[in-house]
Amino acid sequence: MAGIDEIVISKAIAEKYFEKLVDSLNSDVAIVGGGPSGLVAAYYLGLNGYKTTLFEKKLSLGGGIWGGGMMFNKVVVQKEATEILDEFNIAYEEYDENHFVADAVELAGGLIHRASRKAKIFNLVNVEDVMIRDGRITGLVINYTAVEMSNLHIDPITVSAKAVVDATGHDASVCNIVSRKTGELEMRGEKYMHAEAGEIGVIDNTSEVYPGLFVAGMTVAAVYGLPRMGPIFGGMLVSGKKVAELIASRI
Ligand code: 48F
Repeated sequence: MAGIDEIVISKAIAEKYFEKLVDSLNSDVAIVGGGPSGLVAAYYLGLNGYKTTLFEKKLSLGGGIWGGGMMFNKVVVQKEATEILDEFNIAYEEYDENHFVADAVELAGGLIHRASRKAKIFNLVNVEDVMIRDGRITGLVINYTAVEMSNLHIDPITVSAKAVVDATGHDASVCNIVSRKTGELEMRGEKYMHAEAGEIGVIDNTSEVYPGLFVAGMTVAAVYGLPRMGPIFGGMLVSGKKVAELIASRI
């Protein structure tokens, strides 16, 4: 343990962080939100060779996974999603033929681990606006979450991407901005609880909603007016994989 130097530690962090940031100023795909759908999308895009960057406004990634249902930290997935759990090496057990149970902490940790190997991930970064040229999203406007929280008057910076994924869950942050600023994206708003209809609807409607802007996970429900579904996560995982495949077919 001899030879450790505080200034070398600081220099290593600063140099490597800014190397990552500069490299991420131009990406193939920028994903907003590090919940289940965003993490799965990041993994598959990176796996298939797309230069992918993910921005998460909170300290921890994982979104709504950690607390399971009402803080009972188990989550349910349906059979169709177990192949994604297998790909991420996440354990689960069969509850009945339609319901499989995974540990929420292992699910969050496993998705984060694999996604961070395939994509550049920035936590503590809030996406506050988009760039649009000729009717197409060309990038994002980002700032540190701490700036927003402390209400400091500090301008953001920008990053470019050929495609953007709004995976911000119930917030639908990027879509709400595009809707408000262009008037060209209708937000129908998430509806009442109906788990099966919500899960099917989220997968079926995972799509490009504005040129260059794709939706995955609960944001799909916010745009298309679909039911919520509570602590079943298969639809989020499958939606993340689907959006990665859709983008791969477009860019
Ligand atoms: O909410 P979240 O987990 O989204 P998801 O992938 O999954 C939904 C499920 O968790 C759960 C469900 C349905 O009942 O199964 O709700 O659709 O993760 C969204 C992430 O986006 C981040 C937010 O902190 C969260 O971690 N986020 C939201 N707005 C922004 C953002 C923003 N403007 N910039 C960066 N990150």
